[in-house]
Amino acid sequence: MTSHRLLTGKVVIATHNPGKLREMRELMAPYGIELVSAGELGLPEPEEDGHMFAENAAIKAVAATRASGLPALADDSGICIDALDGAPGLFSANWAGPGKDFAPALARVQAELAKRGATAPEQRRAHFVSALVIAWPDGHQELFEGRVFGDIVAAPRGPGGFGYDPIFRPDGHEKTFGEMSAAEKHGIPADGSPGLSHRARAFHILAAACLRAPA
Ligand code: ITT
Repeated sequence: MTSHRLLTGKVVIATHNPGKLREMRELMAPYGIELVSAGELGLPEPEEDGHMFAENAAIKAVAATRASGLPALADDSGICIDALDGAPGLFSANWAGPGKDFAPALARVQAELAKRGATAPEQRRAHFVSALVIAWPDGHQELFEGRVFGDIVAAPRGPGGFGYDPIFRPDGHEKTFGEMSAAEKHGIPADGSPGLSHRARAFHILAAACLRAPA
C-alpha cells in the first residue's frame, strides 16, 4: 500500500490562472489550510515543457516549492477533442494566445470541427484532464489525476467558469460547464463520492490521500 503524506500548514497554490485559482481555493476550503497563490508571492511562471499533464504539473509545483520553501499544489489541465486527435490538449492555454483571450480559442475549436464535418454530438466527443501535483520542499511529490467526458456544443453557452467551459457539456447533463454554478461544476455530493469536473475528481483522490478536515 502506498503511504501518502498529509498536507498541513501553509500551502502555495501554484497557478497564475485566476479561474483555476478560484476553483482550487473552493475545493481546499473545507480543510482549514492557509493558502497563498503564486501570484500573491510574486513567483514567476515556469516554462511548461513537459510532454504530459503530470510532468507540467510537477514542473509548476516544484518551481513554487523551491522558490517559496512551502509545500505547493499545481494543476496542469486541458481539453482533449477526439476528432482533433486530442488537440488542444497540453496546448489548451496556448490556443488562447499570450493575451489569454479564449474567444478566439473557442472559435478555433468550432472551425476545426467544422472543417472535419463534425456536427453530431458523437462526432464532437471531448474530455478534460486535470493533473494535480503536490510538491514538498524536501523533494517528496504526490500526483492525482481526474477526467470528465462529454461533448463540444455547437456554440458557447453560459457566463460561468473559465477557459473552455462554455463549449463543454459533460455526459449526463444538459448544461455546459459555463452554464453551471461553481458548486454544480465541482459536483461534489454530500456522501463524499467523486465530483463532476476533472479538477474535482482529481481533488477527491488528493483529499482522501493527503488532507484531513478539521475536527
Ligand atoms: P497555470 O499554468 O498558471 O496554472 P494555465 O492557464 O497556463 O495556468 P494550464 O497550462 O494547465 O494552465 O492550461 C490549462 C488550460 O486548459 C487553461 O488555460 C484553460 O484554458 C483550460 N482548462 C483547464 N481546466 C479547465 C476548466 O475547468 N474549465 C475550462 N477550461 C479549462
